[in-house]
Amino acid sequence: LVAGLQNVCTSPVSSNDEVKKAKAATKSREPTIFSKIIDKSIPANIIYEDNECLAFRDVSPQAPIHFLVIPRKPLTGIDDAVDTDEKLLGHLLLVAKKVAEQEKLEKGYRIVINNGPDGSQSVYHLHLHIMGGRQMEWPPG
Ligand code: TR5
Repeated sequence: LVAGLQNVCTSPVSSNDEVKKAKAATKSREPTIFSKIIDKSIPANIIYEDNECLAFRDVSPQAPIHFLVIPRKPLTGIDDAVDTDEKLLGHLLLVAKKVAEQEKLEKGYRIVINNGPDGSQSVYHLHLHIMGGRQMEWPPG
């Protein structure tokens, strides 16, 4: 059962689906599904929140532990950030680290930001992926 679950968590099929979604996605300033998670109009498994950001479990995990950290500010992606966002961006990284500790990822983890179509970004609200609980491969696809 554990092997089966890990297979689900690492399935290349769902990764390919994510690439398809990313190719179909278009960058826009329209509120995304993540805005609805922020305003709690749709449910999510939120594991951390403060005045600047929140962390919640990815609905389609690519590792045994996979959560996202997003700012409340609706930046479309890392390429939307400006100099005055420096403190916020640092905060997101520190929250990623703290929640990784909370999730007991003491053996390590990976932090990823997908940006734009070539980066396979499918949701145009800045988010950090934090994945752990298995050996990560390099290079990523
Ligand atoms: O491809 P990028 O880097 O844009 O990552 C978007 C991530 O958002 C993917 O890993 C999706 O699995 C994840 N995602 C998408 C939705 C969603 C979510 N994670 C949690 N809850 C979600 N809801 C309620 N709805 C989604 N559409």
